[in-house]
This record gives sequence, structure tokens and C-alpha cells, in this order.
Amino acid sequence: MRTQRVKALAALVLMSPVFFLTGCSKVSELGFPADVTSVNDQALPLWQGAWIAAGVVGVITLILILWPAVFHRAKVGAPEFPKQTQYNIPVEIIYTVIPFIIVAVMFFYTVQKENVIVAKSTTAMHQIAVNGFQWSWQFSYLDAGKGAVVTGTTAAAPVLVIPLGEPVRYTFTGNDVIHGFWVPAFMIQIQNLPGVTNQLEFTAKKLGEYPGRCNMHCGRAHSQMRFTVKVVTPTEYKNYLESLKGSQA
Ligand SMILES: [Cu+2]
Repeated sequence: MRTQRVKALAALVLMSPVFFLTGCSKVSELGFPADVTSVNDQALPLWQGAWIAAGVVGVITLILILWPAVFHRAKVGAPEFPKQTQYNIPVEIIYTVIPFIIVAVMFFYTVQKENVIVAKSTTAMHQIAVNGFQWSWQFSYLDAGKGAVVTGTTAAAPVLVIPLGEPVRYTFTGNDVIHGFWVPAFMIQIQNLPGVTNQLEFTAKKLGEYPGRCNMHCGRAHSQMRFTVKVVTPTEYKNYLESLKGSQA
């Protein structure tokens, strides 16, 4: 009975990476695509590094759990408890210092990557304002004048059209409550806050359509705050802006 249970447990442990990895396009990317935007270039190595760190900690923890369970089992006729030890100063120092080092290293790399991600150049070629409201999105293409605005509804999710290979400066605001502009494939999540303007600059690097949604619970129709980001060539982008201007005339 016991060996059966051990075998079942071993099979589960060995199979778990298979269940985990089958959903990913590429194992090394751990669920996020590479080379989609300039943000992925920074965030993906951080994501991979965090998984490696978690894997190392996980394996060491598993060994520390299984070691006593397998090699220090109660022997027949042994006293009820083994010798009890308290206040082992070196051990206590070690298990305080090691987590501190782990947190410090992850903090260092997070700050380093974040500084690059939020940096603003003076050469952003386009400006787009993203306003979240209950319950959809409004995209204003500022380089095409005041009229170039696309407003979505819960029934008709809006499309954010952006140019390939050209840096865009985005400003994010919230009209009523806090919303969250989230494009999973871009590894981007930034809050739309009422009364505060957030900014982010990035360059799309791959043509295609990418789903986005609001990830701050903002009210009854929060789940319908969907949108699509469409990355097009610079010429198509220019034509799109012209068409927006035309539709306002
Ligand atoms: Cu929302």
C-alpha cells in the first residue's frame, strides 16, 4: 500500500513539468512570447530568472522535506520523540540570511529592469492617450489631432492600432475608478488612475493582434473591458490615422 502511494507520488512529481509545459509555445519562455515589444526584452529574462530562482529554492526545500521523511523515520521500539534541540544559533542565522539574500537579489534585478522599462526617450515618434472608463477604453491618437479618438463599448471592444518598430509614448488615465491596462503578450500592466497620469513608452516588434483587458476589478461590467492591440506597418498606421481624421470631418 505504502509503496503504491510512493510510486503514485513519484509519477505525479515526474509528470508535473509535462502538464505545466504543454501549454507553452516555447519551453524556455515559460508562457510569455519573446521579441514582441521592447518591454518583453527586459521583462522576459526577469521572468525566466525568477523561475530559475524559485526552482532552486523548490528543489532544496523538497530535499529538506524528503530527507528526514525517508532517512529519519521512527524505528520500531524507539522512544516516541527523538532528541529535541532548540535555539541552534548558526541554523537560525542561516535561515534568516539566505531569504534576505534571495529577496535582495530579486529586488536588485527588478529595479534594474524597471528603470529601463519606464525610461522615456526624447525621440518617441507617436503619442497615444489611453483612458479607461466604466466599462471600456478610449484611445486618442494625439499626433493625428484632436478628432482622432476611438471609443469602445462593452458590446464593441475597441482596437488599439500601433505601428511596428516605432516608439510610442502612451499616457494612461482613469475617468472614474481605477482600471488596469493589461496586454499579457506584451508583459505590460499599468494602472489607469483618476487624477493621475501614468506614462509608458515602448516599441512593438512583431505584427499581429494581441488581446488586452482591464485587470483592476472596476465594477459590474469589468469582465467586458476587453480590447485588441493591432500592430501594423508604419505605412498602414499612417493610413489608419488619416482614416480617423477623415471620419471626424
Ligand atoms: Cu476596468
